Amino acid sequence: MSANFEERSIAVDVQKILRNVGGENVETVWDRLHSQEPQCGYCSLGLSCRNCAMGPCRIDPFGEGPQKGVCGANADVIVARNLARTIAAGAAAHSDHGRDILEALFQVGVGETESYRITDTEKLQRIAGEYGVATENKSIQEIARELAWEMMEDFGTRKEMLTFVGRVPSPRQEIWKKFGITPRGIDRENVETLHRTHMGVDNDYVNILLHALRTSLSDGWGGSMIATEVSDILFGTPSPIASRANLGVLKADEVNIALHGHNPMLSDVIVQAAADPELQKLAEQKGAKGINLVGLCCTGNELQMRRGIPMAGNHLLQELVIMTGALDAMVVDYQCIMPSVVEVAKCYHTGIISTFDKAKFTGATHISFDPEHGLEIGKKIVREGVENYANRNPDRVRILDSPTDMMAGFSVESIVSALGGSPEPLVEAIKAGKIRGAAAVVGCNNPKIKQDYGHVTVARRLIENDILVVVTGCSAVACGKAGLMMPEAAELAGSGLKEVCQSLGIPPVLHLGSCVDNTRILVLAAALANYLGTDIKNLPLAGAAPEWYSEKAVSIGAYVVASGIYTVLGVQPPIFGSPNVVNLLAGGLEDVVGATFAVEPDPEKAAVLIRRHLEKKRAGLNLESVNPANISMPEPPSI
Ligand code: SF4
Ligand code: MSK
Repeated sequence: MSANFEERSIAVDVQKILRNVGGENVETVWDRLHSQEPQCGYCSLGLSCRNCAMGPCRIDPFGEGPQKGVCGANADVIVARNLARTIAAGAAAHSDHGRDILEALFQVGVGETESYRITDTEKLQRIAGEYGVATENKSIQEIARELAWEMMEDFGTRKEMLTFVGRVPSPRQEIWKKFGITPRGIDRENVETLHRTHMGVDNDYVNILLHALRTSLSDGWGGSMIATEVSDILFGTPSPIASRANLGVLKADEVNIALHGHNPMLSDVIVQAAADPELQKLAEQKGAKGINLVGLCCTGNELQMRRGIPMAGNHLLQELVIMTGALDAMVVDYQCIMPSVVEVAKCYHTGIISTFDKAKFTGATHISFDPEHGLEIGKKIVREGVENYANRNPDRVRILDSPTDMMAGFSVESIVSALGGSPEPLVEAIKAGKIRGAAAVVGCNNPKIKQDYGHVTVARRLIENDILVVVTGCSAVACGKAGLMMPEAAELAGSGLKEVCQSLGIPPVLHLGSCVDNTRILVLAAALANYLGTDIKNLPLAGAAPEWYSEKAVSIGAYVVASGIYTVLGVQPPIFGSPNVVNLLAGGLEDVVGATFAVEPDPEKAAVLIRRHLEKKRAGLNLESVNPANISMPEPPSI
């Protein structure tokens, strides 16, 4: 891979640090991608199977070699099974995260922990109502206990549908019923996917993929939604908050501790622990001016949107933040944490501290977390970081940037409140054509794509064309660093969107949170559809995942499409070994769930696909619209 750092990322902090450490020979994700190339063609097409010991098998995409596995499975079945398992893994990751948070809510309810409390009592009561938990004459603690107990039922097998399906517009509920994809139990759908994709069970690719959609819905309207809502109940529902982003958030004269992963339970107590006067004093004794917490990936998003904690970076920054030489500890929970951070840390003084017993890292210090003793453990972890400050070599510290200002914390509640308490002003702006529609630009970084280029290009092109953009996960970090998440960025928007943003004092790109918070997008879409008395599929909405890499992103894409929202992927998923599967996902699904996937690696073109789609939806609602054919594709760059 090229050592031209401008080709790896558009982010200036990334380019600078890579250039600066060039002589230290520290291996990064880009180097390892290079060493893997060329990657396996069968796997890239989804045509390899190792589901049983008669295999592994592969199908020859050129039609000359084997067209069936040893069991007789053809390309359609193998590709569909692989995709279904990917979706199940992603859905399981999100949902297990949701369960962990839910268990903390239960512990608060039964008085087993004092590290957490109910922060948003209004939301607790509102959701208790949705779950049929009576709230009258009950203490907050009792309601928490009973709600947690009811929510745990959503993970099981006794329900005909998940409770949050009640939020889904009724036409969509009918579609799901008709095709048998209403999610019933979160664990149930995941287990059933593993069952169906065992050798000799579901041998019909359409049937497999329909159940894969159902599994993804158990994530979107189940596990992830529980994670988001219960996090709001425990830690507070986000509202707009000022923050900053990029590697410049590290401080040369303070203890720097990065919080990485996805689950806010541990990071929340670490924020409390870092404010402890004894630990602050210890930091001073070690020669530091204070304790500086910074975020990475989605744990970072959770902290940023509720507490304004600055964001060091997204997925591809996790190794580079160590290379600043200024990071005293990286505290990891789970998901998206590369095993390589332990190796990179060995080249510097950074301590890697793993915390969840289900996510250990060989070579890291493991401090086992449990919610019952949360704060106590948080203090122990912060102490490790503070003690390590003395091992920092000031000559190797490279803080090369100044942070970019950004605004985070746009929950559905805070958006509706910014609109004056009702979606009406947004709907009116869409009807008047000031806003052509809304798009969610979400997902990861992937070293196969120039870092942040996909996110920032799609977001910029959309806002320029009066499309409101909402972002989550690593996309939010990319857009924040690019300066798109300050109210002043309205100047970059088309005249209609600019007028709306300026009147509300909001940026044209809104930070909706972490990966599990993609459910906020579902809730917003459902609220708009319910307000208009229609289905989500009829609204001028779209999704994009320009740089996705993870199984969770595949589950997100699947539940967004199954909820009726067209979604453009920037990285090719491993399905192209089966034209039938491709045709179903990119075309046939329109007749099933009223939405499809598209794959477009060029973000300039992806933005055009989204604009065309939104205009088509506007026409369908009899709103003033542009003929999609008149929105031209950008010319390929001249060579
Ligand atoms: Fe091969 Fe079939 Fe076994 Fe897959 S399930 S490894 S295709 S024999
Ligand atoms: S952290 S899943 S790389 S968005 Fe949520 Fe980023 Fe993707 Fe992980």
